[in-house]
Amino acid sequence: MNNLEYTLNEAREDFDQCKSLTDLDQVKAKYLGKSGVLTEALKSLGKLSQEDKPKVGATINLVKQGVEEALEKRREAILNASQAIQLEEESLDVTLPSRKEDRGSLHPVTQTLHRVESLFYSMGFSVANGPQIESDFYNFTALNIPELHPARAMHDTFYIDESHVLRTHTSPVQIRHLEKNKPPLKIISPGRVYRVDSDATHSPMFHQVEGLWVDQQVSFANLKGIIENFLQTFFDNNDLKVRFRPSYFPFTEPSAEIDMSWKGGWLEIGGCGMVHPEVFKHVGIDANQYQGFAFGLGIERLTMLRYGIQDLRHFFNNDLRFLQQFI
Ligand code: 2NM
Repeated sequence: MNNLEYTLNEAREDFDQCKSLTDLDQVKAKYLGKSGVLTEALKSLGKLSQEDKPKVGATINLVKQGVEEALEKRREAILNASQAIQLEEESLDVTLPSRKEDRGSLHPVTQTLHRVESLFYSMGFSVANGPQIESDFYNFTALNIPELHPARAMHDTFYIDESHVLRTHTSPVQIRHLEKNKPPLKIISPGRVYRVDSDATHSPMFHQVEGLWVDQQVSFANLKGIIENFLQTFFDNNDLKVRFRPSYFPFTEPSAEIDMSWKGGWLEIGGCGMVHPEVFKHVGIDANQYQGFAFGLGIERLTMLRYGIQDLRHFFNNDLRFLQQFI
């Protein structure tokens, strides 16, 4: 009987020593396990007299209950302590400044395309798109570019097969639009174009925007007004001057190069002209009833001038140090 009371105190002390649930399980086995102190005590009840049995049995049960309570109490304490430690370890300071986020941004060429589209849209033009692989007809023939014209030669044009090319300009988009729609027409066709050319100032793939306005009373004066307005707005400079220098394109007559004032001199920025009657003939438009002007501008060129970029190759290297300047 005395031993049993000691047992309860001893168990309490043992439990209090436990630092983990594993420790606790070991001590639990010592008292309540298969051959634990209390289990053995219960087993030996049989050896006692009929008189002693109930008293000792009741005491063993009381001690067992006490041991179980002590065990549960300690288990709870251990769990609470480990939870407190976990909370401490996982605590975070929500007032700390956050890490800088690397956000994506639009490529400068894309930004220029958007700006160009938006400016022409405000002047009443809509945007037309078309395929980058073109047939010989749309890329050359319909544009009055003769069979032996140098632009058709292998060194200028990427050929897919005998009759298909990577478009060398976006004019074929306009031919397709002229075929499918009746004037008045007022469109721009921005996009990728391809030419066999690669050095510091030429890339085999680059971007162009071409414009086209066809109606019954469209003149070269309208062309000059649209181009001047566009360039002044694009470069945020109302003092910018524009000059039209006579030139030659198979698809326009008359034709002109577009120069703009730049750092005290003149800089060629594009080409333009009145749509050639032969082009109208190919798309079934009566050249006696309709006239139109067309122009072409280089997107990379516009971007380099606007941002002061010296080397065309920056656009295609995908160097983040370059690209991140245009966020
Ligand atoms: C240029 C220069 C001059 C042009 C002509 C046409 C079409 F399809 F209407 F005939 N589209 N674009 C054109 C005219 C393009 O780029 C330098």
